[in-house]
Amino acid sequence: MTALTLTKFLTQIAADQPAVAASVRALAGVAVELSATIARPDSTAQLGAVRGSANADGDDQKKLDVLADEMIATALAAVDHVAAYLSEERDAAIQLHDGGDVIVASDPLDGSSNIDTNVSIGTIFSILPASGGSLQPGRNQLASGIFVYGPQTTLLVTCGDGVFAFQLGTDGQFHDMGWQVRMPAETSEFAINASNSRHWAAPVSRYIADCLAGSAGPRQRNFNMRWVGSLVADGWRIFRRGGIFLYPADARDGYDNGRLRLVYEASPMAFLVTQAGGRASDGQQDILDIVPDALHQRVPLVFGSANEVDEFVKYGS
Ligand code: AFP
Repeated sequence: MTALTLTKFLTQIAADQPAVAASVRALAGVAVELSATIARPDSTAQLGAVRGSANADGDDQKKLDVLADEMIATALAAVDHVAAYLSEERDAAIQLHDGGDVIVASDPLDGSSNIDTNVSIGTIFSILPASGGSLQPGRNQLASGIFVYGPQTTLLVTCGDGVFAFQLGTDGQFHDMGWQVRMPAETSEFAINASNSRHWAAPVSRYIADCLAGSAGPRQRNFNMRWVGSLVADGWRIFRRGGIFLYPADARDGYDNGRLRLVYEASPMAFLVTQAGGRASDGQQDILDIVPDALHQRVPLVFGSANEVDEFVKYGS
């Protein structure tokens, strides 16, 4: 840990980007509260329970999905800089302050199928210029980040000038982890939900088969596999030691563009990854160049170690 705290970091950011600083500060306040709520002994059963409602994309909403969303909406409503809030849990944009100069997009609770399995879950956010409207390419982002509620509660955040890692202390402050966040260019570890292999397009199957062939195969080295089922948890590991994450399009109904949503999952992750020297693609183009057609649009997502993502893209898609 260094002496830098998120509070001090945001004070520095506020000099040039006051709206970004105020928005991240509000989101961090929610993350501290969510971390405590998730850890409370009486909460697991209730928070992981399905509410009987579904979000715009048809996913069952867990109580914690809705609680996290409501906490973020309330926190951002108190920030005059925020013109609108876009959420996985809301059908449409929530207009907040007419004169606001930023839009905040979020997956308030990523990995909710893991809530009652004691596996890391998180919050993903993206901060965009209000002038660009709700559907603008990720290249426009002013900031993005992921909070991870796991053995540690952590934050990876970028405001466009590198990626910074913080960990929540017992004092309720996020402390800089003193980690120069750079994505290793090479990896021998892939993350994919292999149970979907019969639904994959041929290039994905060929890529994974070559990884599985190991040192006897065309890649001439052995690969390891991880799949947490929580984007923020797989993402944190990949930032830590490299890796390639793949959620490609597949032949299942509704998965012709994969599972992850562009505006508030793939795009903020792509900004973080790119800022750390990694790559994020839909298999054909950089995620950050895709202009959304709709708020809940899905996108095939491959991100991580630059050389390995480039290798995957060579297989075609
Ligand atoms: P949930 O929030 O519904 O658990 O979905 C999590 C997620 O969007 C992402 O965090 C995971 O990487 C991915 O879905 C896992 O998808 P599968 O359950 O199909 O493996």
